[in-house]
Amino acid sequence: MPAQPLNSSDLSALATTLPNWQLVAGTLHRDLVFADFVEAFAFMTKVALIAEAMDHHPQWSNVWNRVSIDLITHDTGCLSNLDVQLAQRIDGLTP
Ligand code: H2B
Repeated sequence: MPAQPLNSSDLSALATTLPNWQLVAGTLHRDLVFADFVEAFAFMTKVALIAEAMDHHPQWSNVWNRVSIDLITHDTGCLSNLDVQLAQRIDGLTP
């Protein structure tokens, strides 16, 4: 199913539905800190498998124990339902 762009009402709801994420420069942003590099990379591996299964991939960076994630739908240049789904699944990996 093609990505469905979020409307202004959807965007307003994000603060409630995805409290771990912030709207930053048109992306859904989350910073995570882990015990060490192995924990951070293990998390990234789990996210990579989810992203590949969804065919929807994060923009992200990793510095030792830190992972910074920005979700956006490149095909549409805006946030979509796929970004929300991926954020929810990422949240499902973290305590
Ligand atoms: N990931 C993200 N974040 N946005 C996209 O628009 C996107 C993607 N498009 N992963 C997918 C791949 C597309 O390029 C392939 C051809 O399905």
